[in-house]
Amino acid sequence: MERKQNLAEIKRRLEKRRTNSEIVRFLEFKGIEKSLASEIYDACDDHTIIQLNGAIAKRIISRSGFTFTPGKSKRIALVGPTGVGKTTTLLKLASRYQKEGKTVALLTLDDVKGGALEQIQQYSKKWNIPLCSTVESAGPVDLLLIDTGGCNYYLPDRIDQLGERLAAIDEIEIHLTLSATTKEVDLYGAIYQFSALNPASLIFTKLDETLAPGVLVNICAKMAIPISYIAFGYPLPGELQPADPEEIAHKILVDLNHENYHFIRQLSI
Ligand SMILES: Nc1nc2c(ncn2[C@@H]2O[C@H](COP(=O)(O)OP(=O)(O)OP(=O)(O)O)[C@@H](O)[C@H]2O)c(=O)[nH]1
Ligand SMILES: [Mg+2]
Repeated sequence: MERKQNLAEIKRRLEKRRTNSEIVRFLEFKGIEKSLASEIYDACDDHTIIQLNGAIAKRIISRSGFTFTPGKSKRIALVGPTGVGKTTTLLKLASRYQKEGKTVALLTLDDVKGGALEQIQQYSKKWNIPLCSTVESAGPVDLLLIDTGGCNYYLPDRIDQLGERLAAIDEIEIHLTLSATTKEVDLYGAIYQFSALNPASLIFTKLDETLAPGVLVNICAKMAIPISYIAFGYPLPGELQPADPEEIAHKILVDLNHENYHFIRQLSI
């Protein structure tokens, strides 16, 4: 009888360990590093999606909730690596704040990319948001949104040059835009290199283009800088939200979870 009970106990423990490793592996698949995935697992009793969601959100909370305050810090510049979605996100922000009744103007300092001006001009006309050629000509708006050219962050001279241009603008607040699809090591590279510009927050784009958005949890654990917005799609003006921990956790646990995507993830290990 006792032997039977022992066997049942061993079976129960093995089953628990199997479930444990499956959930931890799932969180790892989703981009959360192993030690954090184990911590998240250990923080839950019955490992329902709701519990896991809460445990992930808890790890993000201390680094989220940064909000722009138009009218207070009136000049906001988005900086970041090439092609991460700076201009698109700037336009999404412009539309968002305009809809909230704020007066908004746009400015581009991007003289690197051909067509950069036209990209902004198109929406400036469509949404009736003034596009200024200088900071001074923006006049007294609630929010001046400043686009910048993409920088190869492993060429620090480019960042220094951009920093000099931005430092000449009074009361500017700089935000570092990053794509959630970038390799994790290069995200740390970008955060480290762009720290020379003292960014106030991180904005993550392209959460719709990765099976591993859990990288945001790793960044929250390692970096002191808060996340202000997440973007997850290119249609303008939508697909931009303030960085809500529960929402990010939901994106990690629920979005892009179709079985075909499980198969794709299996290919990567
Ligand atoms: N799927 C997806 N695509 C996005 C998102 N944000 C931007 N894009 C797309 O990414 C591409 C680059 O966007 P841009 O806004 O031009 O990027 P950028 O950082 O300004 O690029 P550079 O100025 O060249 O450095 C475009 O095709 C956008 O439509 C997003 O959140 N999700
Ligand atoms: Mg751009």
